[in-house]
Amino acid sequence: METMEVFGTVLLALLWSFHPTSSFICDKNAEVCETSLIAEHHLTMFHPNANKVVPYGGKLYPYNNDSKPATDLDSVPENEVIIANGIQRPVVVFNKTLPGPNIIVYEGQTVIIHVTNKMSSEVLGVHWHGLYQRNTPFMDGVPFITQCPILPGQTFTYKFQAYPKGTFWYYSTTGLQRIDGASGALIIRPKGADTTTEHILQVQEWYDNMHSNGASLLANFGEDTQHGKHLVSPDGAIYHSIFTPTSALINGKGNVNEMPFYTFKGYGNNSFLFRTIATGAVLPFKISIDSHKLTIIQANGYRVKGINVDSVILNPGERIVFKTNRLDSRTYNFWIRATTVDVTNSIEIRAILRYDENEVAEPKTSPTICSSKKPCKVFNCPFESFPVKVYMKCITADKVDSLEPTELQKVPKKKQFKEYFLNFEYPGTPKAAINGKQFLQPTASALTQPNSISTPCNTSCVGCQCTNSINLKHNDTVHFVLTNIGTGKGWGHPVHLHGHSFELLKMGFPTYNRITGNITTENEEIKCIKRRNDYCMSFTWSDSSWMNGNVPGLNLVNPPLKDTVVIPRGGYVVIRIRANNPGLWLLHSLVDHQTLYGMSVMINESSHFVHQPPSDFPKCGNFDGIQTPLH
Ligand SMILES: *[C@@H]1O[C@H](CO)[C@@H](O)[C@H](O)[C@H]1NC(C)=O
Ligand SMILES: *[C@@H]1O[C@H](CO)[C@@H](O)[C@H](O)[C@H]1NC(C)=O
Ligand SMILES: *[C@@H]1O[C@H](CO)[C@@H](O)[C@H](O)[C@H]1NC(C)=O
Ligand SMILES: *[C@@H]1O[C@H](CO)[C@@H](O)[C@H](O)[C@H]1NC(C)=O
Ligand SMILES: *[C@@H]1O[C@H](CO)[C@@H](O)[C@H](O)[C@H]1NC(C)=O
Ligand SMILES: *[C@@H]1O[C@H](CO)[C@@H](O)[C@H](O)[C@H]1NC(C)=O
Ligand SMILES: *[C@@H]1O[C@H](CO)[C@@H](O)[C@H](O)[C@H]1NC(C)=O
Ligand SMILES: [Cu+2]
Repeated sequence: METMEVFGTVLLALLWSFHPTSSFICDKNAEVCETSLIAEHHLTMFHPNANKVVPYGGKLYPYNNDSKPATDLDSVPENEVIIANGIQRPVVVFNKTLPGPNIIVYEGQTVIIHVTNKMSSEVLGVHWHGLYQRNTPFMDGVPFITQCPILPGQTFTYKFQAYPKGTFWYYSTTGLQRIDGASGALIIRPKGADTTTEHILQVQEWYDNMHSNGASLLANFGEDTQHGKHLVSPDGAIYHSIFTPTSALINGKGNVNEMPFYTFKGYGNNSFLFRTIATGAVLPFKISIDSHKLTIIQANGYRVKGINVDSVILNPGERIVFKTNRLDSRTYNFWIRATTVDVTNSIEIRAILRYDENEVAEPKTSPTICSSKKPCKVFNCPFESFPVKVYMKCITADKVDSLEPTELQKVPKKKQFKEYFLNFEYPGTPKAAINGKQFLQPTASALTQPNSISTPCNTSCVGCQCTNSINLKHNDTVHFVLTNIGTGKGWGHPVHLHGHSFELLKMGFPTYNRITGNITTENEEIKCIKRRNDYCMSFTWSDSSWMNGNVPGLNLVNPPLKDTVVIPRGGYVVIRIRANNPGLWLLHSLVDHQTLYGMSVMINESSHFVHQPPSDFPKCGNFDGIQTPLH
């Protein structure tokens, strides 16, 4: 009987794996989890035996010499092809899959990952987004900051503790490789947990061109020569810049001519988990499931008091975990929808949530209708409110209660308290800066070879390039006031801090036109006190009594814990950390080209960096590495 059941489960699993994303799942009792990732160039819509493939009648066939699908030949297994949006282009991927394989481990395990660079002429480093890397800051995976880049043909071995638990993400931190596909899910399950009813959903925008080779950047300089879409957010932000996405993917799969949609399994009447990850480079996506309520239980790695919503917005780099179950138990087939939040030209990608394995048809469900009587609830908007007529009510990221303990609850002693104002600016390609400084990457690993920094910042730097760093004193409590204000303000910047989780104490918004949702006035609680050209070099609170942490409305009781947050366009966020993790941590925008053009700063906590890397840790030669910005 038991054997039968096991057999049945295996069969079912096979039936269900329409588009298997391969997974490395560590044994929950293991102390060490060891695996590898191979980074290489590959092609979408390509099969090693059939060469180019094309979709036809829901299957993939070799492309024959008459420019038609060779339907007289056997169809090509879908899981051996990177489909993306069905258009052939080069990609940078891990293990020849898009996204890369899931890596699933348990809290506290030692994780060893050998990363081999099989690209012929590009370097890389792999970052484990959200992990603390306590005592192993040199395993954070940022070339020139925590390690030397991995050269073509080389293998670098990452070794770190799986901590904290939650939904994370790994990706290449070099140039624009992430936008070309080099990323995957990294899940740290609670110790010993049995978690079989959960799904991983990765959503990203997609482009018809390759970006990491730089050619498309140059081709697009100053004007948009691609046929992609210019998206305008309700708050007036224009999401086009130099990249114009043409489509979007869920777990590497777009809406390709007659090919089946990515399909997830539903679990009867029971609720189950979706771990969602936004792996794109530019656009936020709003995710919903027809006839399902979503209960948010984790935001960017950390547990929050469950809130019920109709949809959730993920900005690049964010991860949100929700529980869900169907409200309509007579239907077995539902659409999952991921849509951009703009007001024009929106991009949508769908997937299927299927409760009956015999069902083959596409769902017939429709999205929830939002009305003035029943407005829809949306968690994590990058602005405070939608235009009034769409009847969507935003619950912003600061409006949830954390279920995580915080060690920072005590009001900081003045002496050990520091407040930094950092304005994230994007006054136009190819400029992106923090407080007027465009980050210039060091030429060797700044953490392990600090003497190699030849371009430190000084006060005369305005809109110039320099290796910006903020030195923190060990154990200090630090408030960062991150702003997105002034002529250089961009769309809501998703900002990420390495090596820490931070407390989100407050979000400050601009005022909006209720009808259009557009910004009418920037937030006036902050003011620029030193402006040069397009940049604001220095900010402060408009009301000087707010200095030193006396900001009204700070949540010091149960602030959400996060590693990524959106600074609203025309507004600010106040975040807090304790400088107790020795290392050199990047604080940067997660919008790929903004990082490339200099929207980064190093948070230097290396004064108490005592755990030196192993003696065989590679040292960077004195070569002039790849520099950012590009010119
Ligand atoms: C990646 O590919 C290598 C080589 O095929 C394999 O040994 C390894 O297990 C794969 N990694 C993961 C995380 O699946
Ligand atoms: C295409 O043409 C080449 C050379 O003419 C031939 O070798 C090959 O078999 C053809 N492929 C298909 C799929 O017809
Ligand atoms: C938002 O307001 C700005 C400034 O008033 C204006 O230039 C822009 O066109 C508006 N955008 C939208 C989407 O209404
Ligand atoms: C789900 O619940 C409905 C009504 O409560 C019941 O009729 C149905 O049999 C249940 N389905 C499963 C798969 O448990
Ligand atoms: C300031 O820093 C920049 C960048 O490192 C450098 O080029 C410049 O010479 C420095 N100026 C002074 C006055 O030190
Ligand atoms: C930092 O704080 C920790 C724990 O509160 C304490 O053990 C340590 O001595 C402190 N270090 C310094 C340099 O103050
Ligand atoms: C970081 O600070 C340490 C000492 O506190 C210093 O030696 C090192 O040069 C600094 N590193 C950078 C990159 O500024
Ligand atoms: Cu990170």
